[in-house]
Amino acid sequence: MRKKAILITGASGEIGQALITSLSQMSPMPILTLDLHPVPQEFMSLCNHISGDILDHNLLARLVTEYDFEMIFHLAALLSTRSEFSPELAHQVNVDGTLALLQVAAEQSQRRGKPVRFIFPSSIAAYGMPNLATKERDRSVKEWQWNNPTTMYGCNKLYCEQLGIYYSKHYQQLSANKPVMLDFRSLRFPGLISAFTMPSGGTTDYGPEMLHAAAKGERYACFVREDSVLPFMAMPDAVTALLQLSAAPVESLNHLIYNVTSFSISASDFRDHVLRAFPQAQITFDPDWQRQGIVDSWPAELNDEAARRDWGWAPAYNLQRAFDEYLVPNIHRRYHR
Ligand code: NAD
Ligand code: AKB
Repeated sequence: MRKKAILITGASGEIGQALITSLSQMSPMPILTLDLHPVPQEFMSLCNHISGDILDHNLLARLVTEYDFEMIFHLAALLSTRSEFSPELAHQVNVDGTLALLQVAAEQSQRRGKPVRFIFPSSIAAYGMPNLATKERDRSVKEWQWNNPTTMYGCNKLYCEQLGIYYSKHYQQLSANKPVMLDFRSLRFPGLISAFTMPSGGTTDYGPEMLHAAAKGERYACFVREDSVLPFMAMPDAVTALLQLSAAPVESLNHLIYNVTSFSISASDFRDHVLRAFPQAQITFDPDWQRQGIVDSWPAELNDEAARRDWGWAPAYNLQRAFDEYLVPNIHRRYHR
């Protein structure tokens, strides 16, 4: 008899750690986590962790024989900057890895006669604004606009969204018996900022890096221009979005891909907010033109009307609340215990 479980891949990363905590509080179903790295000690009692690679087909085959997955949060990925340094490896992890997990979910949906819910975090990287004038003019992009990514990571995300739609709507479309298909849902996240973990390998990392460096009393040279604008979100809202989308009744969903966002801010405004909380912070701007190019290609804002309308999405943390009530107090406590 297979054990029922919720699977989280990439669980040792930033979103994974935040998700394990919330999910374990609200769902009685056992949580199985899979990551190349172990989850930190404090999460060990909340999940059953397997250290392993999503590209290991033998491992996935073993999991399928042992577990009946009700839901899969597929978070494992290489982020944008890291992916530009190793594009072929990024393709393997981000695309081949996702395909392998979609196959697991498709197979399990058929065997149990009930769709496995598959939640996939996509990204603003799926967009590609051709120049700064267009980024300024088409400030708040809708899901179907400017789907011209310029990074391997963005290409991977956009394609995996399409793969998810294929597996949930058209898989085995020529077979005589229509199979029970998986239930794929995806969110396009902006840059996420956690008070408890540090990002690595992303291009929105300058925001959280600036804030954490200030709290630690370290100098920080920001790798983008002061006028660079991107959308951001506090980590608790990202987890709320994942959980709300995963719980939304299927009839309410008019799309499978949804933008979600909270606040858009320039790098200089970000610095000003950090300085208000940590007046001694030493923040300078030393743009890396290659990473700047990626930031310039991402939209200034996301239009998240569809998520608001279809499943009641609304962030709890706007810019002010994110800094005053979540980021600053928790980061302060973290470094000044
Ligand atoms: P992260 O880098 O902190 O975590 C990713 C995790 O995936 C890491 O723990 C890593 O060890 C694991 N991983 C990588 N390759 C693996 C493999 N082959 N097998 C098993 N595990 C592997 O990233 P995150 O911020 O937690 O992001 C999680 C997901 O959300 C990713 O898909 C990312 O693209 C997406 N996302 C994140 C942001 C953000 O700002 N953090 C924004 C948009 C989308
Ligand atoms: C990155 O910068 O790669 C991520 C993302 C926006 O997907 N933070």
